[in-house]
Amino acid sequence: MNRLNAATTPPGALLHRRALRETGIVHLGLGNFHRAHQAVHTAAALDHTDGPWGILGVASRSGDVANAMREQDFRYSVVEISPHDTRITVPAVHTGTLVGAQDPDAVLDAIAAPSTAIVTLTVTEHGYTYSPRTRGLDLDNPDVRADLGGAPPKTAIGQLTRALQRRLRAHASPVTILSCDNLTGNGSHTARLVREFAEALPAGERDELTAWLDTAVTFPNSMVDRIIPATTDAYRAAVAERLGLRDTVPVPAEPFSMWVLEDDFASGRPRWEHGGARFTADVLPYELLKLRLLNGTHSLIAYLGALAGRDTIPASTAEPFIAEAARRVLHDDYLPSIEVPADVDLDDYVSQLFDRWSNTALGHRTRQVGSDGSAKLAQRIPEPALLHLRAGRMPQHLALTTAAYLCCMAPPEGFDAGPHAAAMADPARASLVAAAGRTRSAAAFAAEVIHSGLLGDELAARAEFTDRVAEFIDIIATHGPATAAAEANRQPAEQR
Ligand code: CS2
Repeated sequence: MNRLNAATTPPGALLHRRALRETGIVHLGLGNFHRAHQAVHTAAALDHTDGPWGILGVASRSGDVANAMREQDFRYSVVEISPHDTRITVPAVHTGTLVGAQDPDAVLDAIAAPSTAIVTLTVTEHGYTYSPRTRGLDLDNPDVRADLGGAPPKTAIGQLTRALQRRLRAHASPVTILSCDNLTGNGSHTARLVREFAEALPAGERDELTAWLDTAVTFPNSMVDRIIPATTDAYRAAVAERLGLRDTVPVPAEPFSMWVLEDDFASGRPRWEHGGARFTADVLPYELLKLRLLNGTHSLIAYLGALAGRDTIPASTAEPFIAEAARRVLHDDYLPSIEVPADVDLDDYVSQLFDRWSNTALGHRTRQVGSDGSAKLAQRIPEPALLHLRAGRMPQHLALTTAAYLCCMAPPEGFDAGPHAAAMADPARASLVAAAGRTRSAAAFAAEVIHSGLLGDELAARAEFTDRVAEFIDIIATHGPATAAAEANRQPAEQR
């Protein structure tokens, strides 16, 4: 079977027909999310209006996707999947790929190139190397320290700042850094981390860089939304069957996609408004809507689902006790903490969320959503939890989310969290397991890990929250996740 490449791509599958010669965007994080979100919106925009907006995709460590894309003339397919339909398209917006770990200097040069107008990022929550305690740059992180010491940068913030330095010295033309990760205020947060990195440099380097950052570099906030599972052979087979071609790196995606951005670009941008994106002066309400109602609820579904032996998100929401817990965390705990943007119909948005989570054909796995909880929960739980606690209410389902996460990471003695929980990757897992081994009760365990900064200092100071987490851990360990959820669901909303 022929390989997908520029010569074999069926014209009907292409999202745009431009010949892309120029690279205007360097993207850090060549994962599935970027390839089925930003790349697709960019291709749709290019279908409408021409522009120098080819994307150079930078993978951080693994060369698998970067090399396969190179072998395919930077083409790959997006397999859009719903229970009723499968649609395959080829975005064809990449003009090159690099692997940061193999070629760090080329990455800096690419970001510094005068033709680069935008640097976009999908490096996941923990790729920002910040401390959940202070939200500032984690100066205790050895990679951050090495980057500051002048080693070829490994961290995204190190790469950005070192490349900006190079750019400033070479020609100083303005540039935009656009975070596309699920962080509150992702643009402002990235700006803060880059500035802190710059401020930690020796005085001579520091002063010229910080002054230039203020005038020539913008960091718009953006909200990104599309459920995108990991690639499996089933999707490779779908491409083979429908296009008659071998694509080793297709990306599965749900049909839904949303992108809301602030229009603060220092050096031009694609006409993304023609590619399904929305521009607004204030992204924060959209970010909070998505981060809390979708991502926050998603975490609870994933942890309860994994503990109940469910492999996928749709299999989890098919469990009545998980669907009810999802409704309760969304309505009782997250919804009161946000302001719904005026152009969003809340009932439609929520019913669409439940439909999206029920997409059985997509098979989004609990282990994928449950991975990296230590970085994700710090974005999702503390602020809404504090809001309720300050008002004298216990956010039952936020405590349940934390307890279910901890049971997946460090199962209490005698409790089997099952294979899906065991498969969740998390940089904090080893330290959570060690803490569980040191402590003799759920109360001592919860207190130790929450005090170590897992969910920030302010929530750690709320003993009543830690106590409730410990109670839920005990119930999960003794009676299972369904009983713990029933206990949380039993609490009437007004008596939280
Ligand atoms: C999920 C997200 O893995 C997770 O934590 O909640 O990846 C989610 O699928 C996307 O943010 C949807 O836009």
